[in-house]
Amino acid sequence: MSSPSTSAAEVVDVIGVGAGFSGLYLAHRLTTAGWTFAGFEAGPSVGGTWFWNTYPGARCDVESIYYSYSFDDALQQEWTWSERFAPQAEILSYINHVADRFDLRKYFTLNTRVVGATWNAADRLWEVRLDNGETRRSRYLISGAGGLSTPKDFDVPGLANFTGLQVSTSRWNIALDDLAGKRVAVIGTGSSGVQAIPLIAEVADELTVFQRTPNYVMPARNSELPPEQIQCIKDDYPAIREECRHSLGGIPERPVADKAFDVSDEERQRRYEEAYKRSGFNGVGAEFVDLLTDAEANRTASEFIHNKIREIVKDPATAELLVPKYHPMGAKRSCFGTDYYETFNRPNVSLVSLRDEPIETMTANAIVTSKGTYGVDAVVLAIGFDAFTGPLYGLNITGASGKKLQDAWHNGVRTYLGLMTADFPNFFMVGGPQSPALASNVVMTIEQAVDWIADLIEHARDSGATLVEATAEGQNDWVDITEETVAGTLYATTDSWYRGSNVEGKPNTFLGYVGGVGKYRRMCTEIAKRGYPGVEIDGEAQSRNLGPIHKEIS
Ligand code: NA7
Repeated sequence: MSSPSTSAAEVVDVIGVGAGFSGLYLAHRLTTAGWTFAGFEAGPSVGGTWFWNTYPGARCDVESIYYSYSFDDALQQEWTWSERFAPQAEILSYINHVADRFDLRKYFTLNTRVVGATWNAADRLWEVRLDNGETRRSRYLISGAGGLSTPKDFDVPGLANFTGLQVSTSRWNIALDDLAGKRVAVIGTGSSGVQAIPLIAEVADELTVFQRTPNYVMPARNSELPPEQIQCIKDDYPAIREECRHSLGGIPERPVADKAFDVSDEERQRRYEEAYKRSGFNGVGAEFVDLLTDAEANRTASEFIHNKIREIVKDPATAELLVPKYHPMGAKRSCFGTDYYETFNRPNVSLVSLRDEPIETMTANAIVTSKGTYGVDAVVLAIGFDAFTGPLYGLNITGASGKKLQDAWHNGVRTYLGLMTADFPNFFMVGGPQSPALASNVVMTIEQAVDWIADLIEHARDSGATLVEATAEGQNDWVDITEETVAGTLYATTDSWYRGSNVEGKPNTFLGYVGGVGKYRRMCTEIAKRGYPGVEIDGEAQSRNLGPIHKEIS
């Protein structure tokens, strides 16, 4: 029986957390393979991140034709994206369409949050506690709780004093028009702030942007997708998807082999101009192979964008504040905006640099910095997420030795392939930390993770095994591999949510694997082929040898 409304006494094969891209594909893939599945979703609908992030301008920064499921050709043939970068509402309709098309809603209980899970070693089961007070039991527990789904604490000094309208981009619950005629403050200039700011500026009486770290904002160059282009893509979809699966970031790559200083200054400038017109993740940041590994090479691309900002923003002092001078381009996630810098030319928009004047407190109707008091009627928080670990720690999982996940990872995240973690048997993470999820087309990464997990538990089932766990050695290997991989890049030099540095007290571990989704996939496939080194199945482990496998795989 596969309905989630099964009784507490019944043991379901798999409990899945979340009904976003991960949870839905888990439900589809596992039930197709004959597993019983019960999914729990805290929200009132499917959609996950795309259900909650409804702020004005919210859209994906990966192109819609790639940011979608590839597991079913009929699905990709029948769905038609309207824009190059899909807006939130269209992605949410797509997710709803998938839920209906594959009849997946029946596997999920909505409005129900998983608040705890404890490993029962005697019965080899997870006992999963729900916020309605009930407990459910399952052989396997798989998190599809997302990477950017737990908003960061609202750590703005004095926020509790503010009595005006307060809203966060990650839990947007007002109409844009509610900001009309108001003095609005936006705090935060990551992707969410960058997308929302131009639209808020259009309705607000005054908009003051409180910026801590200026970011690189490329013009998104969003547009409607012409029918001929859609047809071309649909005709070629299987090949395009295959290319994505073996790419660096889960989108087709431009074949670039040369380094920034292999070409003359003029040629480099010309290439950056072309790339700037193209935009997207194959834009300026991907124009030369060494832009994320060589600081001097990166400087050429960074300065190109700096100069664009100075050209666009008319007030030189504002332009200088917007110039991202604290980190190399791409070392923290670049943003794609529409009229972002142009917005600062509007007479009703001003910029406050929190590096020069930090917020000291807030009053009932003002933000007080070290240099002045800014009267505001509404505050929009666009301050980001407790990425990757936040959603997992919220599950309050207790492993075999009685330790909670947050204690096991007290000094930093430790996973095997970003999919499993030692001492937490039969527990898996889809799109977890130390997987390629952080810096890739996450839908592609999710599909690969779900398929690999499904194959592993089917392999265990075929041999009559009921216990699957990452070994400490396999996990140590994977942590070393992720750290060595990132150490050769500029990601290692920059504070960002990629490293957990946006959350006070969070240990500094890089939360992704940046060796490429293609290499990662080939490595995972090879691991499966070799009988799962790094995994103990019913107490039996293959010798590990992950390091050599990683080196062997190109
Ligand atoms: P981000 O990218 O984490 O951006 C958050 C922004 O908020 C960033 O500019 C932060 O500055 C700023 N911030 C965070 N906390 C504060 C406080 N306390 N005071 C002032 N400013 C603050 O989150 P987003 O939601 O925009 O985007 C997340 C991802 O979603 C994005 O990367 C895409 O993958 C989609 P900081 O840079 O930390 O100095």
